[in-house]
Amino acid sequence: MSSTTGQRTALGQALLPRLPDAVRRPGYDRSALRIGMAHLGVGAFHRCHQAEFTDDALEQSFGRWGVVGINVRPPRLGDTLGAQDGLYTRLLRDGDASEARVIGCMLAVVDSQEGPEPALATLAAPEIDVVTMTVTEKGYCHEPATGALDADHPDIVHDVAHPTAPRSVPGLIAHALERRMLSHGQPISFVSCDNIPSNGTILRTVVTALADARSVELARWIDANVTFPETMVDRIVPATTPDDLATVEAAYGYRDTAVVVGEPFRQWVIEDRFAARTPPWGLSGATFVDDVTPFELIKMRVLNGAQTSLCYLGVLAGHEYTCDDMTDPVLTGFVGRMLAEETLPHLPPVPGIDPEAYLAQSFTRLRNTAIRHRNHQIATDGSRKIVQRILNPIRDCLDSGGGAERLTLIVAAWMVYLVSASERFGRRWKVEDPFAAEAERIADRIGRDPVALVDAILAEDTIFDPALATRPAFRSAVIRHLDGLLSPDPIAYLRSMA
Ligand code: CS2
Repeated sequence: MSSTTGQRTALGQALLPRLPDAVRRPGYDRSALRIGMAHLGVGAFHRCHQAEFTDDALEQSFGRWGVVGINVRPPRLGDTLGAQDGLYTRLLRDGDASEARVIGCMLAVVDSQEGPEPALATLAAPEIDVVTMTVTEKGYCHEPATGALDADHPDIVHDVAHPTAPRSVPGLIAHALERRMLSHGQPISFVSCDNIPSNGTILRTVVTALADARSVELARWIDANVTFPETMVDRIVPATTPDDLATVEAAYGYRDTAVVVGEPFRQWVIEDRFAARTPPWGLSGATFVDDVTPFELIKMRVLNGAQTSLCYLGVLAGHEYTCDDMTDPVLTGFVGRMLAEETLPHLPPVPGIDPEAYLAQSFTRLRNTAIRHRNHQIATDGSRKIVQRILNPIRDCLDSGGGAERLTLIVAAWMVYLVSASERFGRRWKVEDPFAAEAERIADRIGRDPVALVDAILAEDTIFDPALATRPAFRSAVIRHLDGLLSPDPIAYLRSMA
């Protein structure tokens, strides 16, 4: 519950009626709300995206759609959201404009970092009809190049041997589904909201691979009672900083440890394939469609492709945030041409979206100076992002007989980013990525030899489809660009490509 420490008030249910007028509060009777959904992986993105869609929907059509937030990885939720009765402030910022709203749909939080039981019990509960999830690209334990379950992943090896004490997200879901099958048999939908291609299909693939290993009966039950709709989710939401918490306290007079900050733009396209009840997110502007693929492709290749490209080039240019990258004409010129000439021509038609306008709108969004999205944050887990953002567009260019010079340079920029973290390249920064340790070993072993470096990295077949990695034109272009970007002035090299 909310508490008062001296003059400083903490956000909580008791504070809701006393919030300043400038802060919008839930427009429904929160005390009458009951749980109908769970969310796995409560981070800033969920709080600023799906939860806001849910609050909008509840305001228009009240129903049993309260959310239980579950974390199986840090951070713990109990001390922040839990202590605030699930309430938090969502700030939308654009330039000097800012809009504050308290989101109310999260009714309970479950911390399951020490063991799977609390998460399993929640996911298996009969009142949960839908589970949304944001567990990051690496949470699926799949091989990015193929979409198949990574059977060598240590957590998967563990979960195959100990299916009732899972450590991985797919293992957790498979066992929760087994409990549902054995207890009440209620159907359920798992809605992946992560930026991986065909996210629902990948989720179904990794969960059913574990279920198959467990029993035929479980695999059959899942097939008949569980759906995994595909989704495309979009809103730029950088990690919250201590400054953001201080801003809320200074502007509105209360403390909130779970503030999130995002841009005004938001989009959610959802495959209309639910096993049980469907949340009325359409009332909040989400679009239900039969095929999410074209929406997903344009979002990952244009908006996310721009972010990933800018983050590596931006780090090499010495910039901190995406919005700084966007003030650098060398970077924007390069990435703009790359997307217009190499990415857009190979996208399928997207219903209701003009690709050129989408690109222009994406650039406008990335210029928003109130959104402080660190290049190093976007660079995190790059090995789990470049397949869908950069490598698949390259494959499509080459397959259609076109060139992919600029996209290929981004592959080299990503390699420079990885190897620069190694001892032999001066440990210029720390890289957070499942592939970081291996890249460091490669860099320390090989040093500054572009041919050997590229060959060693391209051999990583969980990232690089061998059909692409062995294409001579692709390989030689990566080598050339890596050599150019490893020079003392990588930005001069970039400029020389103009
Ligand atoms: C970003 C995304 O960190 C990243 O990988 O590219 O989080 C991006 O901001 C969102 O996908 C926007 O919807």
